[in-house]
Amino acid sequence: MLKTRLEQVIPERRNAMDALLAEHGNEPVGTVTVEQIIRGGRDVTSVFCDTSEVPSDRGLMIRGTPIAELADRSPEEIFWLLTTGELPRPDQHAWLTAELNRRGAKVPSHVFKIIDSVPRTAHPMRTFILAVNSLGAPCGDYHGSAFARSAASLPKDRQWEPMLEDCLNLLAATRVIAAYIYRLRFGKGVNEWNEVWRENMTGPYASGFAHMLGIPELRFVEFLRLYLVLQCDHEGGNASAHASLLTGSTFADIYYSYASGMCALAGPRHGLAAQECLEWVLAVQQHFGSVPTESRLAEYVSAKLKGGEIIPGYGHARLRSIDPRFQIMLAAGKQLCPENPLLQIVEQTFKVTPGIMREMGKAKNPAPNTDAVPGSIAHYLGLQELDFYTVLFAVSRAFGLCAQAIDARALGLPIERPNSISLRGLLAAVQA
Ligand code: NMX
Ligand code: MLT
Repeated sequence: MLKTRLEQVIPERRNAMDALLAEHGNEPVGTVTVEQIIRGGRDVTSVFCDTSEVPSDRGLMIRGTPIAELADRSPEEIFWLLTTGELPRPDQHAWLTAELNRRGAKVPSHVFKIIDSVPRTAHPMRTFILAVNSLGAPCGDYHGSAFARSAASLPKDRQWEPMLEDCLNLLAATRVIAAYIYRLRFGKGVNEWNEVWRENMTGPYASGFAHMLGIPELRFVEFLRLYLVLQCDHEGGNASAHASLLTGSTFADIYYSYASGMCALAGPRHGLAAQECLEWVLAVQQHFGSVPTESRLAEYVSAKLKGGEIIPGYGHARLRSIDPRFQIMLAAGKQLCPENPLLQIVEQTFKVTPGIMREMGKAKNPAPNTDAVPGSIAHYLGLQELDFYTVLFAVSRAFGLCAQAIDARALGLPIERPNSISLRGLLAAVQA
């Protein structure tokens, strides 16, 4: 069903891009300063991505719709929106759920063997990346990446088809792989894994995932559904999306390109902040023994910042206002677990931190970002292994990165290869 719909929308999208290139291909879009080149390309528009946008004053919009208007949707609906530009009809939604379950029941056995062989001391993200990358490899009856096998022999306008095939397999597998890593790594029991896995390839994506993790409580299922929706995509310039797009532009398959993106997500300035935020909140709780008053917390935050520490979950490289994903998740947390003391610390931190950071000239945008709250809800609802939080982020972000990869092949985008420039080159440019 998804392929049929994409066959209809892709030619329109391609025609719109071709017309734009023909009419305006030589027109400049912004300029770039020496500082922007040296300091991470901040605010330089140079990556093409159609699945979502992040206006600095509004936050995430998926195919033009603000994330707040999509917060009640399922991850399956969001994937349909990310790829086709529209929300699915109920039958399309049901088809996608069933398709991800059907494919999720076929994750090849070599993937679990690879997970079994990784030292238990490895961070779960490292194991996850090895496992998802191994999905690309053929083994026995399993054929590996369809894109790697067949794209080169297909005309350019059909290369998105094996990419779609691989993306559906990847999305179907990520939650299975994540749940297996969780159970194995944190001693939650893998003896009955085959039954747990197969039994849960029936219902909605988020609910099956929660059950495989062993946390079937409805509040956790609802948290997970929302989390998977909120973290799914954040345009093409964030570190993980950009890494994935770049690798995909070499015609590497989605297993390589998603794994590249996940390597970037594993860094503390990006997705590892999901875990570091909760570490920070738990440290506050331990330090004060309870929820601190605003003034005592303000002293604590100031001291940390003066000591050169980063406050995880605050600041953003693109947003210049509060992250709507933070607001949505905080509101949901207050509904799901109003009595949660960790959430109260999150709120207190939110009250005091931006002002202090502003006064101290820290961060261009001292508002909280998306990572500041989910861990405090997950922990209260039963998922207490902090090292696992970035894997949850990774499962969610697969939806966006897959949609971006399908788009890239649908539009026939070439290999990314911008110029770099040396210090000498920059000096020559400014002196010219
Ligand atoms: N705590 C302390 N200092 C900060 C923070 C923070 N949360 N955020 C920025 N700063 C400092 C930053 O280190 C820099 O100082 P210096 O010039 O001495 O190096 C200065 O403020 C200006 O930084 P910005 O230009 O505002 O931030 P930048 O765009 O370079 O980085 C982040 C953006 C998100 C990497 C940064 O704000 C940060 O490290 N935040 C904490 C980690 C975090 O929450 N990451 C998750 C982001 C969202 N995600 O999911 O990926
Ligand atoms: C993300 O969701 O990718 C983060 O907020 C980081 C970013 O957009 O730069």
